[in-house]
Order: sequence, then C-alpha cells, then structure tokens
Amino acid sequence: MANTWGYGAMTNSLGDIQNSKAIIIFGANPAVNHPVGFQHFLKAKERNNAQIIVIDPRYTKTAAKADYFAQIRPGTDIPFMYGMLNLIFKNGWDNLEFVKSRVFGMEEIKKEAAKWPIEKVADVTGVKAELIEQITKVYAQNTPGTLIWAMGLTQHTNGSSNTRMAPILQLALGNMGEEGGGCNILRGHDNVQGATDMCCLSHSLPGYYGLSEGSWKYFASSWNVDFDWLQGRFKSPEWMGKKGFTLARWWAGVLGGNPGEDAIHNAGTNLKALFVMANGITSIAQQKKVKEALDNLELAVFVDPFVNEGAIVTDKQDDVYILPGATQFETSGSVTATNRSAQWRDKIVEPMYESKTDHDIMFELAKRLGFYKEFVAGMGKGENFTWPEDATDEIARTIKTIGLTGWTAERLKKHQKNWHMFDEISLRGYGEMAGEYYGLPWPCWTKSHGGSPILYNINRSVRDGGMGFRNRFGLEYNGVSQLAGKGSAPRDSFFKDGYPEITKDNIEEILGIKLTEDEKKRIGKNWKVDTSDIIAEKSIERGIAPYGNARARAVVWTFADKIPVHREPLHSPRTDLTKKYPNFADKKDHYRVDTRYISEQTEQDWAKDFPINLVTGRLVNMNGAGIENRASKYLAKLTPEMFCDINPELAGRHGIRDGSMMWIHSPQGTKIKVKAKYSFSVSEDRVFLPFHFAGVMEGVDYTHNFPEGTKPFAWGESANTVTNYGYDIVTQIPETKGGLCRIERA
Ligand SMILES: Nc1nc2c(c(=O)[nH]1)N[C@H]1C(S)=C(S)[C@@H](COP(=O)(O)OP(=O)(O)OC[C@H]3O[C@@H](n4cnc5c(=O)[nH]c(N)nc54)[C@H](O)[C@@H]3O)O[C@H]1N2
Ligand SMILES: Nc1nc2c(c(=O)[nH]1)N[C@H]1C(S)=C(S)[C@@H](COP(=O)(O)OP(=O)(O)OC[C@H]3O[C@@H](n4cnc5c(=O)[nH]c(N)nc54)[C@H](O)[C@@H]3O)O[C@H]1N2
Ligand SMILES: [Mo]
Repeated sequence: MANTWGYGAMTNSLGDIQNSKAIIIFGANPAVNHPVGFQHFLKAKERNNAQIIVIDPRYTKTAAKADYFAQIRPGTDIPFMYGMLNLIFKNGWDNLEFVKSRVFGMEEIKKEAAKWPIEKVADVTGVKAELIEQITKVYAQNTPGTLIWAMGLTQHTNGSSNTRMAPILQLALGNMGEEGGGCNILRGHDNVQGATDMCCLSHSLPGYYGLSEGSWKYFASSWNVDFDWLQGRFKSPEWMGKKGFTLARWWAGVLGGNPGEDAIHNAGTNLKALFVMANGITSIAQQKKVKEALDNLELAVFVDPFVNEGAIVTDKQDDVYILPGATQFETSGSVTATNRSAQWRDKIVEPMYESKTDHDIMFELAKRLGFYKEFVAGMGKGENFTWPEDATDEIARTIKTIGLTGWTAERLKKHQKNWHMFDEISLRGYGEMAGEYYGLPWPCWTKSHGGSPILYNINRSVRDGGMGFRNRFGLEYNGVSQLAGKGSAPRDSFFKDGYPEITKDNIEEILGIKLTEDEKKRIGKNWKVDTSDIIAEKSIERGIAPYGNARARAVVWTFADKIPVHREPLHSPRTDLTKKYPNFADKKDHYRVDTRYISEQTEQDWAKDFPINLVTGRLVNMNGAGIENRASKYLAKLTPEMFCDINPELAGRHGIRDGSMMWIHSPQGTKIKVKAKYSFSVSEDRVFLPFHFAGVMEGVDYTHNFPEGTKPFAWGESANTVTNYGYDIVTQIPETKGGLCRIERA
C-alpha cells in the first residue's frame, strides 16, 4: 500500500510563491507541516507585502503569521468560496477576458454564487460577514494571488468538490497560469507526488492511464509482456477494468458481508492477506474496524524500518511478519517533489543489518510468486538491468500523459550535480543548465525539453514551459466548444487559437506539416501512446502543446455534482442545515464497497448526542502515524503523550481541568481517553486531536506487544479510533476533518 492521500499537484512551485501579492490558505498549516517551504510565504510578505489570508477552524501557527484569519466551521469551505465569488461577480472583480477565452461553464457558477449572499455565508460558515468582505476585497484586488490547500479541504465527504471549487475561484480571478498565481497544493510525504504519478492507486495505471483495454495493451507492450498473460492474472477479464479497494477501506474488504458491515463486491471473496509497505495503519480512520480486520486476516506482512503499530494493536498471534525495510538513505533513484520536479538521490549508506530495500523485497516476492522475469521485463534488458537507472528510463519511455519523456536518469543526475545553477524562484537554469528548469517539472515533453514550472501559462512558448489547458473531454459539450478561444494559444504557437489534442490523424492539418512515409509508419495513434515521440517533437517545433489547448471546466458533467455545491458533513453540528444541504445519495460498489452517505446522515439527530466538532491534524515534531518520531527520545519529549486541544470554556462546562483525563466518544460508538490541554486555538464548539499516537485503544494498552527493545518513547490513544464514518464521493478519502464527538470527564 502506498500513501496517496493528496489530491492534485502544484500548478506553480514553492519558490514561485515569492511572486505572489496575496496568498489565501484553505485547510493547510504550512508553518507546521511544510516549515521549509513556508519560508517562501514569508519572503513574499517581505518582498511584495503579500497579504496572507488563512481559513482554518483553528488558530494555527500559520494563522499567527497571517494578515487575515477566518475561523471557519469544518466542512463549509464551499459556501465560503461561493460567498467570495458572489462579491467578486457583484463588484466586477472577475477577469472577464480570461474567463471568456479559457473557461467553460462559469455562468453556472455565477448562478450558484448568487444563492450565497454574504449573511447566509456567515451563518453557515460561522465567519463574520465583514471579515468575508474584507478578505474577498483584499484577495481580489491583490493579484497575482496564489491559493494554497492541503488536507483541510480534501478530508471530507465532498472533499473532491472542495478541490474543484478552489481552482474555480482562481479561474474567475484570472489567477491561473500566472507567475505568483495558481493552485499550490502542499503535498504530504516525501515523493507522494511521485507515488501518485506512478499510480500506487487502485483505479488507474501508471501515469493516470485508465483501466481500459487500450491502456492495458499499451502497458503490456511497454512492459514487454503478453497482454493475455496480464489478463490471466485476473479472476476473469472483466476484473481487469475494475477499481480495487482503497487504502481507506481495505478493512471493509476483510469484514464486508458481516452483520452491520457495508456490502463488498470483490469477486465473491473477502480479503485474506495484507501486505503493507510504508503505511502506518494506525493512520487510517475507523481504527476499531481496522483492528478487527487485522485480527481476522490469515496473513499480515509489514515492511518497515520501524515496528509498524499495525502489528502491535492486533490480537492476531500467528502469521504476522515484520520485515526490516531499509530507509530512503539506503537506496537511490528519482523522487518527485510537490511542484512536479524530479530529483535524483544518492545512496548514503548500504542497507544496515539484515534490512532490505523496498524494491529488493518486491523482487524477492516476485521470484517466489514466479513472475520475476515478467516483473523486470519492462526495463528491456532481461535480468541484466542496472537499478535504478533502467527503471527511470522505462518510466521516461512509457509515461506520456503527464509528459515524463524527458526524465531520463542521465538528465536527472545532471540536475542533481548542478543544483546550485538554478534560480530558487523561477527555477531557471544558468550556464551549463540554461534552457532547463530545476528538476524538469512535468510535463517535460521531450528529451530536450526543459520542463514546465508553471502549468497553463500561455505567456511562454511551449518550448519554454508554456501551455494552455488540456483538451481531455472532447471538442464540444452541448454545442459549446471546449477549445480555448481566439488568440489564446501559448506564445510562439503556429496555431493561434484553441486546438484539439494532437493525434496521428490531425497532426498534419494542425501543425501545417507533411509527415514522411517513415514517420507515418512509426508514429503512435495519439500523443499519449506515441513512443516514437514524433507527435511531441513536431508539436513543440511548431509551438504547440501535444495535449491541445482547451478550456478549463467549471462544469464536470460526469460527476455527481456538475458544479460544486455545499453538502453538510455526514455528522454535522447543524441539523437544521443538513435538511437544506443534504449529503450525497448512498453509493453502491464504490471501490468495491457500498458506501453510506444520506442514510448515515439522516439515521438520527447526531448533533443532539454528539454536539462537538472533531478536528484532527498534525504536529511539527511528529509525522503521520508517528512511530518514526515516537521512537526518537528527543522528538517524543516535545509531546510525550496523546492530548486533546480544548477551549477552557468548553472544558469548564464539563468539569475538565487542564491536564486531567477526558473521554471522547464518537457516533460510531467508540471512545478514547486522552489528556485535556487547554487552548484558545480552538473555539468552544470544537476540539482538536493530533493523529500521531497509537498503542492504546479505548483505554486498553497494547504496547506489551512490542518486540523487546522496540517500544517507542511515547504512545497513546489513536485519534483515528474516534474519527467518524464518512468517505469522499470520488476518492474515498475519510472525513477525518469533519466529524462529531461527545466529551466527558474521565
Ligand atoms: N510535521 C509534519 N509535517 C507533515 C506531516 C506530518 O505528519 N507532520 N504530514 C505530511 C502529510 S502526509 C501531509 S498530507 C501534509 C498535510 O498538511 P496539512 O494539510 O497542513 O495538515 P493538517 O494539520 O492535517 O491539516 C491542515 C489544517 O486543516 C484544518 N482544517 C480542518 N478541517 C478544515 C475545514 O473544513 N476547512 C478548512 N479550511 N480547514 C480545515 C486543520 O485545522 C489544520 O490546521 O503535511 C505533511 N507534513
Ligand atoms: N485522523 C487523521 N488521520 C489521518 C490524517 C489526518 O489528517 N487525520 N492524514 C492522513 C494522511 S494525509 C496521510 S498521508 C496518512 C499518513 O499516515 P502514514 O501513511 O501511516 O504515515 P507515516 O507515519 O509516514 O507511515 C509511514 C510508515 O512507513 C514507514 N517507512 C518510512 N520510510 C520507509 C521506507 O523507505 N520503506 C518502507 N517500507 N517503510 C518506510 C514508517 O516507519 C511508517 O511506519 O495519515 C492519514 N490519516
Ligand atoms: Mo498525506
């Protein structure tokens, strides 16, 4: 399993934030979670007097550096942004020119925004009307402005709508494709962008190719294996096109079908074995279910440099294996940063003791399972490959969708050797590195392309990283063209207006060229499967982006909500509003699990028994499930035990003293016992829990299960024992930032 929680990639880069005149941050706390990157925010403030605006249910360390702070109620960012848009349209602050030529469907957004006058927004979000007005004015009038988001927007049942709403706000203001603008999504783990791009996901092939037969055939040929052999690995051919379980709900695959559990659709069988590579397990919502699933597995394997606490909280005694994984200091290769730049890394030391690198463990596994030859065939050298260079070059040969063609091992190594030769703001190379951007941010269309540091920037030539929006959804919808308007092609483009994605059939017409007979023979069907690179190379010669030049869609006609609309969290403190803004209809077979939305929301008046909002998140000294840091004496000392941030007024009403123990109960019938920590960072209607602790569940200590000498320096209840039921309608990210709870003195 891989970590693939993030949703979206940065359109610009951290350095580029120094060009911003305004920075609006929705649901991110970079002062704590991206402290190195946060320097660029502070430099923007110094250089441009950039206005920093923070929208968060808590007064965070980032908020402490902000010019404006709105303490929003969890799960109400869509009303907040519609409120902003309402004012933007009313005052004529929108960028009409940009919208006219580069956006589809903004009229629908305008209509919805009209339904959100500021007083109503204030009521729903809990933010004062005057403050929303101030923030909107400052943000709209200080362009370019960049919009930042992270987990505060994504971890909701309608998180995917949140992540559509934010770019729409930027499109309305013409803040996309600009230096100092864009949507800059602060990604999570080291190389999580790379893991996503390689699609350690259950619904797509590497490079976001879909699960269609065409894609599978493209990969069969890229991997040098028979399509039939690949298909034979599935129970039956139809399963080749189906999404798998997600990290969030693998446990439902084990428990599915039991009384009270959601039904599963997994070819008539439950999951029996779990192989974990680099996930903490206790970071998953609904920990009690996770534990129950662990207990019911036939086999559990954890590959980890630390003792994975999944192995600790289970009562399962046999067939639980902890394999010592090497760390990233003990291996080499390319990783991808939050801004789509690649970076080559060298090995610092050989894997220590009996540990092995992740890839060596996978090779060994493939050997034992009998498909090693096929597993390594894609590198094209049989079993005589050079790791990791040949794997990197295989990726460059194969992944066209996001433009990784230029990411050869040789080029990436050269960037690493010369990283002092690049500008930190523009990423532009000097001297020997002139014409290239640091890390060749994708799309890096060809072996000589220099990368694209700012997506959708038409002020630059395609050769220099420019491009319009991708033409992905046809030429027209309901008679309206999906291509960009007149004169909106990237600089130096042969074709001045919008144009479709380039294919074998249209290349001669759009580029105004004639292919030779030999080229016609070698060229692929379209730019996504053209391993000859003829489409990309010829396009760039003519200043054309191979993926076309289209409009950004504000309306997504294939989604449950065509435009983002507000939906109250499944467990909302405002029962009055759940009637007005109900959640989605229940969804069958959502990544193989039936998932409840409206039926859970309406099952009872949750707010009556669970009146307090539950917000979870991060601490600066801890990471993820926390074992890496709690195993460090010095980091553990900063937060030696699990705690709950609680407003003294709220605590006082329950007779809970600062430093005393309290129970937190969830609507799922679970509970945790934690230490109360008085804090004014949370208001009286909500509490905050860090999710970095584990080892104790509902008051029961499991730390005796640690093998001798491996017990960490800190342990405690996991916040995820009380995070509520609720999963995003598209991605299935758990609603760990929008649940309810009830508190009690312990
Ligand atoms: N020190 C440290 N750094 C880390 C990590 C770590 O564990 N520790 N983890 C890494 C990973 S994997 C990730 S994904 C990133 C995550 O980085 P962030 O997203 O910054 O992390 P969080 O603290 O989970 O959440 C951010 C903020 O969202 C707010 N929030 C909650 N609900 C809402 C809401 O409904 N609306 C709005 N507007 N805000 C809301 C929370 O109060 C919180 O302050 O950090 C990375 N960096
Ligand atoms: N309540 C709540 N829950 C959350 C979140 C939240 O905000 N609130 N955030 C969610 C998010 S965004 C994320 S990303 C997850 C993060 O949670 P996890 O994915 O569990 O994060 P980590 O603790 O970083 O887990 C990584 C594991 O991999 C191990 N590891 C480190 N390096 C290597 C390596 O090179 N190889 C191998 N094999 N193992 C290695 C570590 O020791 C650790 O056990 O938590 C999610 N859970
Ligand atoms: Mo994450």
